[in-house]
Amino acid sequence: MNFKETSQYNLLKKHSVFLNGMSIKDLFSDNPKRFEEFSTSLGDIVFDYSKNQLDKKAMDFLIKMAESLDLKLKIRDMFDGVKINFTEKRAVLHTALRDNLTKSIKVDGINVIDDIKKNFDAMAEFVNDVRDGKFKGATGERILDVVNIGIGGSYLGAKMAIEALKPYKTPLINFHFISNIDGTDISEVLKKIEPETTLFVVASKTFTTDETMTNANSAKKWLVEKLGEKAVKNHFCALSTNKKLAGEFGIPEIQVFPFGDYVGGRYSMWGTIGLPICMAIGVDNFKKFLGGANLADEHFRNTDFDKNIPVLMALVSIWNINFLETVAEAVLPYDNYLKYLPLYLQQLVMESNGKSVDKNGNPIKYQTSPIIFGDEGTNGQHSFYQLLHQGTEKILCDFIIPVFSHNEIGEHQLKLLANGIAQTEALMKGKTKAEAEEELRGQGMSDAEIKKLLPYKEFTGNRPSNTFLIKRITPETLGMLVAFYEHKTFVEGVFWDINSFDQFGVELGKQLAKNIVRDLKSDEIITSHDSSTNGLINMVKTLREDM
Ligand code: G6Q
Repeated sequence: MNFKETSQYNLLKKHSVFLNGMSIKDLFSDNPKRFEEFSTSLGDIVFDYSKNQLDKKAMDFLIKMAESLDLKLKIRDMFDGVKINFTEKRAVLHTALRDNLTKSIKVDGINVIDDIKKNFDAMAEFVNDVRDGKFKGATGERILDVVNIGIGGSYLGAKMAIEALKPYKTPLINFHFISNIDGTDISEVLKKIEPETTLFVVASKTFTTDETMTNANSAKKWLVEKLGEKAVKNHFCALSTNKKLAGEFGIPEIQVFPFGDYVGGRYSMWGTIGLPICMAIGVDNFKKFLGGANLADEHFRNTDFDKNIPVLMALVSIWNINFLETVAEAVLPYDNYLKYLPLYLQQLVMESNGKSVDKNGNPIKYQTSPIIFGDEGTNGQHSFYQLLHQGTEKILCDFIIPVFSHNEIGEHQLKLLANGIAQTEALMKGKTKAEAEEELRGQGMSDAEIKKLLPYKEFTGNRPSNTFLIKRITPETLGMLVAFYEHKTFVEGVFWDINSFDQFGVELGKQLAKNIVRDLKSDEIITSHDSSTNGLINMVKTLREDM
């Protein structure tokens, strides 16, 4: 069943017509306690969703809708290891990676908790050895550079979290990332490192992804040319479910850190795919990162929906997407260290819910995943925020605002905070014609000039936003925040009746390029595709002929 099939749908649809006639500004004037009533908190994170065009009645309907969709039961199924990723016949247990208390979760009769503990301990020991200089390169030198070779879910989490937690990073090791198959990516990293002091981390759940394996083989060639074949074991480790292929690559078994297939790629940084994060911030801080996520998990499992942050996040999104017809959501962190969070959430949300077939195999006739984009504030304010304020589409904005910076200098942080909060207010209030006119008059403009400019200076306002006010970005709060988004994505999947945990669109990309590589290598003129694809392939071949 999807949200449209619940008994609340028509009632809510009717109520949305009424709310459409109200502005968020009016809703604030009508209720002096709106902030208190439409915000909630957990630990050091406050979630304020009051600047949305919704009221208590709409929230009550949405909560009832969640109940009609058996959300409570579905949450329990996920945590209990039911194979809810039914298209791939897999359980979805990234939550178990950060659960320190549960003693047993069985999948196919096997207790995954034992496995998770074993994998974590092996990873932690290796991390400590590298950080302490006990693990040495082939020439006896300590590791100074760690290079993560991986893509998608085997890249974005480590990239985002290492940047977000930079204040906690060891100064002794530099971290680099090679993800793209573009030779520039690897070339630029290789320029910065020395083979004697480098550890390559091949992060690939399957150990077959073309980009990753092409990059890993080029890195291996570079290393072998300088230090010989024997050095591979001292300079490579693997994060993978495929021990066999990692072994064939030349990585000793003890340096292959596995994880179960109940962990999806984009949900995997909490386990061994998070090894570079753990290496950067240390085992204790990594445990705090997991602890933060676990706190969010427990909150998600046990809190009533009207105070449950991920559930509320999802309800607000569903409301905007499916009742007010917004198509996009912006992630706007007001912290330089969170600059890769929009990229990370882009994958989490769009790969999970960018689907158009429901769980019964039927085509879907309502909007599912929004388009996610964003950038750090205040940079975004000087580029795409124009569209947020005056574009034809309304975009739901998530402002992520840490109260304290890790770099408090003069008034920088106060000004940054002021900018973030001001944007939420401006999007909601806009600027009326009268206000704009008064402003222009104050600048000494003539009536004729004012008349001409006025339509451009008016801001309709009434644009929705949520604000996360976070005391400070720490391993705990980052863990919580990301887990909130994971669970929000899951709840939306329940409303839309889709499997949020497969990604056949990604698989298609993996297959298609293979055929064209074959065509590019062949001496024949290619005619097997459409005329554009044939034309492009044949033109590339002609242009590369002189190489
Ligand atoms: C994530 C996706 C995808 C995956 C990459 C890398 O959920 O499945 O982004 O993580 O395609 O796959 P490997 O880890 O198998 O190399």
